[in-house]
Amino acid sequence: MTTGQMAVTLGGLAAIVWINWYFFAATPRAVAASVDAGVQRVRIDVKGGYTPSVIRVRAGAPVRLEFHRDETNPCTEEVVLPAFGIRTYLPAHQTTAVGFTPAAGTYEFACGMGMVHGTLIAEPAEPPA
Ligand SMILES: [Cu+2]
Repeated sequence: MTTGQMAVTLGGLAAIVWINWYFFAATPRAVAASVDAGVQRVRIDVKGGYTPSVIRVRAGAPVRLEFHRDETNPCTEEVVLPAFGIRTYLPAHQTTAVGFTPAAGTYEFACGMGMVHGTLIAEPAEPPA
């Protein structure tokens, strides 16, 4: 193998590794809630977006989302969960909790301007027969 062929082969390998990382490691993964006295708690860091941005919970059980907003950018000063009638102010550098009990479904949440987004997936407690 010449040096040129070697470089092309290594470059190709690097591209394959990068593409796999990009699509499988870097895409947001659903994070499951931790259950505390029957309440499904999820901490969400708010800084230029929501981390995690995809949350998986059990339908029909109370959910408590704890938004820790670690920035002063006004974009994220409100969080809106339209399906639950929630629009809450998130003071900077504090944790603000919102609670609701979702029916099964997929729900979006976003900042007050609709610029940053997250998804809450509420799965049925029993798989449908
Ligand atoms: Cu915004």
